This record gives sequence, structure tokens and C-alpha cells, in this order.
Amino acid sequence: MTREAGSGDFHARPEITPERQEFYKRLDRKNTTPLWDVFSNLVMPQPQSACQPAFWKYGEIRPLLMEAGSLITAREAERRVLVLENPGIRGVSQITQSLYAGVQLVMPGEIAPSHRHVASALRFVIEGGGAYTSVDGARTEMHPGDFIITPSWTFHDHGNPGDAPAIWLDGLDVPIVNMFDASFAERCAEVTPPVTKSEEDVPIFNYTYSSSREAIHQLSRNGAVHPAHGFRMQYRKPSSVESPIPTIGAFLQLLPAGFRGTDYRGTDATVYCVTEGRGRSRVGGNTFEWGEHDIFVVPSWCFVSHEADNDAVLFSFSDRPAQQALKLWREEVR
Ligand code: 1HN
Repeated sequence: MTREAGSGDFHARPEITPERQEFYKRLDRKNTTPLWDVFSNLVMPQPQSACQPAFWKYGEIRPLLMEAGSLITAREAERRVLVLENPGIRGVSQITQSLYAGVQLVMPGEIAPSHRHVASALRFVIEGGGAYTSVDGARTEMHPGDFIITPSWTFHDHGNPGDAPAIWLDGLDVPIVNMFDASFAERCAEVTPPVTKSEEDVPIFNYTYSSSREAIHQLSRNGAVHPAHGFRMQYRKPSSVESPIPTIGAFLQLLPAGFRGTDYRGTDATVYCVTEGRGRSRVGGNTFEWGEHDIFVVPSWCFVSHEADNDAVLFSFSDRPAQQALKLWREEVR
């Protein structure tokens, strides 16, 4: 194929002359607009995310969450959550263009009432505190590091009969559902519906840390280390290649002590929660020095590299399965 010089570049926005301007005004009155005036904003040569790299230190967020705990009950709030908002897109309750994230607190003796919605949710447990979550009549205990899913349109409620606060990271595909204008939601008639099923008799919805930690350590003993990801696994449905949530992919990676990862980027903006260890991640031009329970976000197509001081474990989630289903996903390992 022959290529003219410069044929790979898109042209900048054409000049706006007085004559064109007058024409554009007449177009505007008929709810039309010239494509050539907006083309370069519509079709970017590579992702140009409005999202920014961002970092939340658990030591700063937890006191604010506890303060919320004395201001409002979980029941009154429906869900007592501090939403993690991406600083580049404040005011829309999004951590990325496709995902919602928040940190939820259920105090001892509290319940969060049962409801359901089209949006799917994941919980990554930070402090268990003796809490449980129920999904369509089956209840599971929440322990630190557990990855728990709430599938689309399933009734779910939470409670904490323990004597310590329960805190977890929520991830939902709310922005995807709303982009499609496909949101439905309703309250359950009962605030706390009865437990009618054993956890063993329903499809797995709690991927416990005891099992995933064992799996990741097994991988680190037998598998090859990835130059960027260390030892990384993606959560799957049992005996399947499918993601437990159709829109959201979840991952667990072990970075061995002294690990120095290479640069990586993907089109799936990714939310990280530090599960164990200390280290740092370079995200674009930023360096995030992290410890246990810190949370950070890597925007789409932004380079990230990780370093670990001691053995570190990172949980993460992104919209990768959604992008893969639509054949949009790309990655680059340096
Ligand atoms: C939700 O249902 C929960 O069930 C948490 O714990 C956060 C954020 C947006 C929409 C629904 C929960 C949520 C949410």
C-alpha cells in the first residue's frame, strides 16, 4: 500500500471563516452541526482521558469514614459510602469513565437495607469486623481480602453483628449502565430478608482471600514472573474463562520483595487497592508511595509501573471484560 507523506495524521479543526460561521449558525437552528468542526474531538488518534491518576491514603480516608459513621446511620443513608471521585471529572461519582468506586462503612449492630439494581457490584473487604452480605437469600461472611460479587438485579443487604467496624471498597458498573440508559432499581419489601439458601448451594459469590492468596502464592512458586505485573491472576467463574461480573474484571497480583516492574498500559482504566505490603507505583508523571489499604487509579492508556519493598499484594479491577466483549481492548508492555 502506498501512503502519502503525512497521511497517518488527522487534520486539525478547519478554520472558521465569517462565511462558515454564518452557515454553522443556520445549521445549529436545525439541530445539525458540521462534522468537520468536531471530528478531531470525536475520533482521537489515541485515548485522551479526562481522568487523572489519583491516590487515596487509607489513613486519611478512614477517619472521615468514621466521622460519617457518627453523622448518619447506614439505614438512613441506604449505603454509608464515601464516593471516590476522579479529580479530573468531579461531580459525576466516577473513578473512571466507566466505573464507580466508594468506601463503605457498616458499624457494629447496623444493617444496610435490601435493594436491587441493574448495576453489578463488587466488594473488596478491607476490615471485616464480623459483617455479612446477602445476595438473593444467601449470606456470606466478609473477611479482609475477600472479593464478593453482587450480580445485576439481585437483592442484596449488608449487616454487622460483630463488635468492630466493617469497611470495604465497592466497585460498580453504574456509569456503563447509565451510558446505555438501562438503569432500574427497587427496594425490597423486607429491610433484611431471611436467609433461605446455604452459601454452598448457590453459584460462588465470595472469592475468599484464604483461597486466592493461596493461589497467588502457588503461582509465585511455580509460574513465570511477568515483567510488569509480577505474579498476576484474574478472578474467573469456576471452570470457566468468564469474568464473575460481565462488565468488570478483577485481578490479584503478588509483587515479590524488591520487584521493579516495567512500564505497562492498557485501554482499561484500573482501580488498585493495596492488600499487603509497601511499595510505589509510577502512574504517568506521578509516584504513589503506598501501604496497606491505599487506593489508586490508573487512567486509560496511562503508563504504570510497580515497585515492591517487601512481598506485596495488589487487588485491582477494570472494565476489561466489557471492552473485550466489544473488541475494543488494547494493551502495551514495554
Ligand atoms: C450499592 O447498592 C451499594 O449495595 C454500594 O452496598 C454502593 C453505589 C451506587 C449504586 C448502588 C451496596 C452503591 C450502590
